[in-house]
Amino acid sequence: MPKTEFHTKAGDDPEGLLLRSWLDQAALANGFDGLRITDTDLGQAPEKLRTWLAQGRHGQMHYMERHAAIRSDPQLLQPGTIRVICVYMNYAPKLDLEREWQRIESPGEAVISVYARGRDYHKVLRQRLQALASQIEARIGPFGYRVFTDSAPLMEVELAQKAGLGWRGKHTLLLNREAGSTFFLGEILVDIPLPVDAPVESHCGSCSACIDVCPTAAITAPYELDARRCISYLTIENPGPIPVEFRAAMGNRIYGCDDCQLICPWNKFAQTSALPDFAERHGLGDSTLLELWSWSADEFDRRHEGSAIRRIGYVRWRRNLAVAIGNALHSKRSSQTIKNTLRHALQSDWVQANPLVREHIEWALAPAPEIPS
Ligand code: B12
Ligand code: SF4
Ligand code: SF4
Repeated sequence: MPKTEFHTKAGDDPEGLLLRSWLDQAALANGFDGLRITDTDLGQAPEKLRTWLAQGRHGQMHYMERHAAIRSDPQLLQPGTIRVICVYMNYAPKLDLEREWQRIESPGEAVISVYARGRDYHKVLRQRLQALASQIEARIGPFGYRVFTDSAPLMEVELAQKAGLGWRGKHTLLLNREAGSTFFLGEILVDIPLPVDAPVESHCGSCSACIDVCPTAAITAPYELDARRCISYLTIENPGPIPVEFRAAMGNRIYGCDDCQLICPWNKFAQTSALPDFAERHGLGDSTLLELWSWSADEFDRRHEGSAIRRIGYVRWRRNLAVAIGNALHSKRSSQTIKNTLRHALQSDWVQANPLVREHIEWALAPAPEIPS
């Protein structure tokens, strides 16, 4: 959105507009790509969150359940809060949409979600949000605030949507005309009566590309997502076995999934991140399954130092790779080397001691399941 357009209710309050204009500049100077402000009223959203939880759509993400009440009201998270400063930050190191699709369709390649190829975004955003908050304090004096991103019990997309950072797509993510959806969200909860911004219009129209492309039909209706079916959940959050019904659909996606974003027409406008933090590490946008499979546990820790991927641990990492390698074998476009590598791995002490990984390797080595005609 144009950075000069305010949409505020500041009216003719020159003090408010001056501060607001300074805030926009300060956000940019700290590496954010847009800033908007809203109040703490989440309207109908908490009710929908409760229904979503009651349907069990959060799967094993028990923290979603535990913090449901706090998530529904930012004032419970940080007493005294009356405004939420919402920011977004582009994360794509580079986004060649054609190349991304080509890799998804090449069974031997390992596909890692674009957002996870650089430094852990939690650290990047937190530090920069804190710096922004300190600068505000230096300008206006002491005030009550707390910074958040992602893991905090806040309805971030809902708040950002209300603040006007973009509209909610049918895939449930936030997107805007200037940057598509390849950005993270962050917030500063504050106790100062800043002028609030207005939401922007939705531009999804009759499009349903994200719903149609989803490999596991996780977007069960516009704006509704069943996390238990989402490859992002299955490969990252899910601690147990990947349900057999979703393994073939996972293809070669071994960490997260971007399909519903890659297909979105608005991501033709996705912006490249200017921050070195999000530069691709260790060729993660370009690796084969066998290269990653060859990593030892120590190598996994070393190479993913400071990356969000390290959080899933070596066992889930190998579980995901085993499924992707199985899919490569089933596609019959893979070499005998892949089969031999898996057979060899099955004999190892490490695999024998990790029944979760063993079961996924056995699945991978089994003949391809019949596809009903
Ligand atoms: C849990 C979670 C997940 C879960 C569930 C995702 C989901 N859509 O709910 C999983 C693990 C699947 C996931 C995946 C991803 N995530 Co995530 N995730 C979160 C988290 C922590 C909470 C989201 C949440 O509250 N979900 C619960 C549901 C109920 O909330 P909701 O979608 O807001 O629900 C609203 C609508 O869907 C609708 N709705 C719900 N039910 C119903 C029913 C009816 C009838 C109707 C009409 C409407 C409706 O109304 C609800 C309230 O307004 C947020 C960070 C945060 N603290 O907010 C990041 C966040 C949403 N994730 C993020 C990202 C980047 C991703 C991935 C792209 C990562 C990847 N590449 O793999 C994928 C995208 C998958 C997708 N299409 O959503 C970013 C999104 C940034 C953006 N541009 O919007 C966030 C904001 C993190 C951040 N700080 O940047 N994520
Ligand atoms: S793919 Fe279409 S429906 Fe989905 S978010 Fe993008 S514009 Fe909206
Ligand atoms: S991230 Fe992948 S699996 Fe999840 S909703 Fe989007 S397309 Fe479907």
